[in-house]
Amino acid sequence: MKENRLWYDQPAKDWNEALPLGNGRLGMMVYGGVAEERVQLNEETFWSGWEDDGSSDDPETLAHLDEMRRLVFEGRYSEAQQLCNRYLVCRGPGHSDVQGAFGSYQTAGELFITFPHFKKKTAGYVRDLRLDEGRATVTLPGMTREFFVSFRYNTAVIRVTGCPEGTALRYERENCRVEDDGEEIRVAGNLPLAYALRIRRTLRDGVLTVFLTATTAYGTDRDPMAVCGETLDAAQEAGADALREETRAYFSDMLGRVSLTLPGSGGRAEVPTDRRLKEAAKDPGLAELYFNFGRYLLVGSSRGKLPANLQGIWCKDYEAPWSADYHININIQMNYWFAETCNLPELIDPFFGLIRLIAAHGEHTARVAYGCPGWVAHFTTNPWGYTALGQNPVYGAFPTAGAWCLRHIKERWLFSGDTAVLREFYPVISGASEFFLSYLVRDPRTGYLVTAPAGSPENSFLSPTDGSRVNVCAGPTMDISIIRELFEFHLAAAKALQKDDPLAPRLREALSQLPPLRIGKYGQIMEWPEEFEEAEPGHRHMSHLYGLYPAAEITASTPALFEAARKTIERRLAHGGGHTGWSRAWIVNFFARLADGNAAHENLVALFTKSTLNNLFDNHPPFQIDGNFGGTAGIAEMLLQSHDGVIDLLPALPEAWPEGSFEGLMARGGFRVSAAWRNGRVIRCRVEGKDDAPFRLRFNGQTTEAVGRFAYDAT
Ligand code: FUC
Repeated sequence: MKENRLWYDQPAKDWNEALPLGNGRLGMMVYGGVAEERVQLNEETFWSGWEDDGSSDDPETLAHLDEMRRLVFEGRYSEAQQLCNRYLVCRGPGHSDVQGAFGSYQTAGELFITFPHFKKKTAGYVRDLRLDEGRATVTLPGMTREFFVSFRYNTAVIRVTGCPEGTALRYERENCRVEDDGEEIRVAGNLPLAYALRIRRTLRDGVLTVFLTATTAYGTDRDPMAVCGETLDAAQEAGADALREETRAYFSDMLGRVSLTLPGSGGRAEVPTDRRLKEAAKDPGLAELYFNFGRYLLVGSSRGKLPANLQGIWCKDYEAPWSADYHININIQMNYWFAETCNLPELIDPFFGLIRLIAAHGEHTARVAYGCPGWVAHFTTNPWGYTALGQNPVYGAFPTAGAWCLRHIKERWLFSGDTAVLREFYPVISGASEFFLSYLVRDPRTGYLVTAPAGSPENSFLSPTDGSRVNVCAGPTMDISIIRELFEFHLAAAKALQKDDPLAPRLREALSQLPPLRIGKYGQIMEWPEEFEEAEPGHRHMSHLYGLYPAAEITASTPALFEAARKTIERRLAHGGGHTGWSRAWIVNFFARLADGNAAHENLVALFTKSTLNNLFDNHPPFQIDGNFGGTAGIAEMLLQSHDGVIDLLPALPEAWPEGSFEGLMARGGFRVSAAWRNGRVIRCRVEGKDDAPFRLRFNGQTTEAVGRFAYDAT
């Protein structure tokens, strides 16, 4: 990896310039101050709040469902909206109950290391993050600091050489009990979840060594303080050098599974990263660094009990933006878009754990709010599997959010070819299908089965009757695309498992009665079932293009829809769309699927220049990690696609990348793919799969059929 290092020639001005470290459970943000080091800490389960007692699900929703549907079907959208604002909502504060049941992800506090006699500024200062070592360093005359977080020992290590006598450590966090006996700082508190954090330090021969860990009582009845003590005992027994080597080997393995070399790779490595960012348009190597950084961030934020949240694992607040929760109307799904293609499937496991949680809790929501069997989740959730509607239908009336998460189970199966994941999640898949088979209702105007009343995530249209801004309708496009994919997946899973599923006939019948994707008066894919005037033509959500990406309903094999998808994106962009990091990242993936490499690259550069902070964190604003992950997925999608029955090399190669290579990207079917190109043409490629696995491979305008493996070398 040539582009494996972020570096800066001055300390972080603020948190958005600090450097992230993590092992998927513990996180650190390192500021690198000269006279005082500041390390902000996180542990993935540091959440206030508690399990919802089901009271957020309102029986009044069910009691008024028929009335809300009737108004929608009669086209009386304003009246329907008014009724939905009252009854298609959660009971009580729902997800906004940040100080109550829903809670918020929180900082685990901060560690300050104060060095006496140091001035604030010094020459010869370098601060860096070495991705394939999982290690940050700060070097200044006479002192070197290093920071890393061991996955195996679940311990963060800070080591300072050239550390003067009189160096002092202090820990700060609100509402906690802190004891410091000079060798160990012990912290305890309640969120109300009980938590503990322990920091042990030694200063010998000018070397300060700090071992730190934290945990909570989330999902266990073990005493957090005791768990931390055992963890540090093991870490200290192994020693800092062993943990550093284990961390290096871990990140080197995880990131080394895939490599990418783009033009200019390493060519500007001598320029500080914040300056490179400002000159992104003339630095193709930056895309390679960003790709490696994105993979680094997922390794650092998704290997414990909970998935990467809106901020991965890094959060400085007690009440984070959107609670740094798990929004499942694009955000958390986007966090995992590259996990399969970049061969990091084990990082998806915490997301699968969250899916189990929302499926369990969603049964209550399905029954109470809709009178349906099975399970349903709406636009967001938390570590306790919150599934109720939102306080407002504009974002909350999105009943297919949970089903959208199930496509990650489908992808796990498609990429691995292993039916075990189907067997494990079959009841969850069936539960989602059961809900929609019961919840879908026939639109008397069209005869189609639709979700009603429901909205297209967070977007609104102008009521045809009085021009007011409304969002509920009968069958928004995204709902129908997600349900179609779910039912087809359910049938495919039953076939793969050779199950004679009693739901199968109903699934086939329902599939034949879902409305098709439609093309509107602007030549665009219609977001709603009718030609409504858009309240916000540049909206950040492009939910009606779910079928283009991440699903594969709109492909080159459906040319009219393929062209309409392009018009849809162009219309969004023409009206200011793509203005949040994740929205721009989604557009990169859209253009990759449209095989338009230059447009994908143009939006990738816009992601860097308009929506990326100096430490390469994505900027919503504020910081939101989904853009990092969506942008990384977009780079992979520009180089390799396999969603349409063929392994497609360089499907969206921009002119800005005339030569380059990648190793180890994964294609559906479990194929490991490598390629090199020059002047935009493949000069070398290798595909490796299971011996008896047939596949089709497309490159340089030709399609080849092969079994098990394929190699080409025109060099
Ligand atoms: C959805 C998006 C917002 C934000 C939030 C966390 O509500 O519409 O832009 O990303 O998730």
